[in-house]
Amino acid sequence: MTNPATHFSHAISRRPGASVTGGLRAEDRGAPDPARMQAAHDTYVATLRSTGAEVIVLDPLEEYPDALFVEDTALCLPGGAVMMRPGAPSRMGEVAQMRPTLAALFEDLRDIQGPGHIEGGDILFTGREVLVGRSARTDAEGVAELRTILNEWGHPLRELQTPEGVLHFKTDCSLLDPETILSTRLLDSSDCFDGYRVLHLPEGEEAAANAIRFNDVVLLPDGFPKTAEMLTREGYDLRPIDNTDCALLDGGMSCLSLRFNA
Ligand code: CIR
Repeated sequence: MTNPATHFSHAISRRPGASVTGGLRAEDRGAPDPARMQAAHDTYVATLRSTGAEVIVLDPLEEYPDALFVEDTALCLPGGAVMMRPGAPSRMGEVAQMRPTLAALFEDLRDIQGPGHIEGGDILFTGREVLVGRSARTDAEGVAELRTILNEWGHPLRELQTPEGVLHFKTDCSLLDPETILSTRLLDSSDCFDGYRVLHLPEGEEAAANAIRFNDVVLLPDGFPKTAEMLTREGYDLRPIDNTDCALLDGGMSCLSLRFNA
């Protein structure tokens, strides 16, 4: 039996546009290079496809510099999909751009209507529950609205806190298998992963926390040798992906796709 939190038939991704240089960032460490970013994105999509999944690649949206971070626009689960309501005003319009693609794939498609806000980057589905971290982008009203929908679909939701100064809950953690979470010590110190096996990012490699388990492989940002060694030792089949340019916009492996079974 494959687990719907780690095994997927489909993914959706969106190519970066030239406007990606104007994407949101907490700290300006320079603009990403669109050509190099596109090359890394191509490798990312090819890696997802190499597992046998069908990957839908959408065209860039120049009016939305952050639109390649599709994960924040929707939550896809067994049972249905939910369109999010981003807390970043400049990203709100991305949701309507994603909606038709999901409407063609999901019979049950819901919308977070507000007034609250919630972004997909703050949500980790582990198979047994949905963990949601409140953050500067995700507030209590947004979480409450999602909870009402998930109750109907039979998915328990546990509300947590994304650490101060961390963009999204999943900036600091990833699901490696249904029992195992890769987490920064900072996030795990709140005991939010009780009941799971937790692997801590080696000191100095916290930026590798946003990885994804996708079918039988783990996509991990390149350039984190201690993390790669630890995960290889644990038996995971790693695919290192160049994350240099996404990292300049506080993005990682999970943000670049929506993953689901259809
Ligand atoms: C933003 O600040 O919204 C984008 N520059 C990065 C979004 C990353 N998304 C994610 O972690 N799910």
